[in-house]
Amino acid sequence: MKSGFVALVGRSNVGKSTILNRIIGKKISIVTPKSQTTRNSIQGIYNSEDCQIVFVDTPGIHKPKSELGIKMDKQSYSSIRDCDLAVFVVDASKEFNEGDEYLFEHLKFDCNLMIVFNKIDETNIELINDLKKRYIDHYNPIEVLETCGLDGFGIEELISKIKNHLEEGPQYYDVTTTTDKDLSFRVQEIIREKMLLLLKEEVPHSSTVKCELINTDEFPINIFAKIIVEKESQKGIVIGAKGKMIKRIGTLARQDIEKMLGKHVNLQLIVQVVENWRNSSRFLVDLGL
Ligand SMILES: Nc1nc2c(ncn2[C@@H]2O[C@H](COP(=O)(O)OP(=O)(O)O)[C@@H](O)[C@H]2O)c(=O)[nH]1
Ligand SMILES: [Mg+2]
Repeated sequence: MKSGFVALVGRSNVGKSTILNRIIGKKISIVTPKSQTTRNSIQGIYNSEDCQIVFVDTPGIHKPKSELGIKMDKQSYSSIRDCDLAVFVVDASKEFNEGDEYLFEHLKFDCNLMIVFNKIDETNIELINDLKKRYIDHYNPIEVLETCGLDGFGIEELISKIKNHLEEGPQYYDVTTTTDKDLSFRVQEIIREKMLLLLKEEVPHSSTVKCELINTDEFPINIFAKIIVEKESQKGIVIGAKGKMIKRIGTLARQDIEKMLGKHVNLQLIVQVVENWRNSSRFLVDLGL
């Protein structure tokens, strides 16, 4: 069979996680309109009769401003180093700017590279032609494709092009496995997604979630998780007036977790302040970064 590791790389918010979820056909990686949603490299495993592709979704590469940012970039760079093929996702709806220039300078590929222009539903011919010219001149990719992560346009073609470029290899995972991440991680990510959706940018970016207990033998399944913030004032925002905000986060997260597990869940959330956790190496190791 053909197999290989394929890294999905690019800037934040271009649609990498959306594309991964489309390819696998379920939610492997959380998606929000906010930048820096994905913090860890997450594998999504695609299986067909004669092929296994291990996609590695990466945090968007950016100019890091904290230890967390440095660690996120490191995860992305090392995923690129370790892959057989890289898929560089570009937002086709935005004009080329300094952020893209930063990637041109910092992102080098030793492996074969495909470039995917995503969000073609929101672009126009001049813009996409300009982007294509710049990216093709700079990176000399083996394939250039257009996709729309929202409706799945171009995804089949992307998979088939990737297959063409992979070589014979082992089956890395059994066919029932769709991700390398465990249940705790997926629960933490779902809670973080709800915070990103419900709270203003700064608070979720200063927060993280740690699952302290999951008991899948019980009915309903009992889950206890901590939301960690940096300041007392952020704790107040996450809890909200009369506890309304944390209740909303908890309800939306519980619904998604129940959908994922197909079972009833009792989700208990608490908020804890850990000053400056984003710059604490010990803390980041604890979170698998
Ligand atoms: N219009 C449009 N929006 C998209 C498309 N793909 C993804 N998005 C949106 O772009 C935002 C960022 O997507 P996400 O997958 O989290 O980006 P990532 O940071 O690169 O992983 C989300 O709001 C998505 O719904 C697309 O093809 N067209
Ligand atoms: Mg992402």
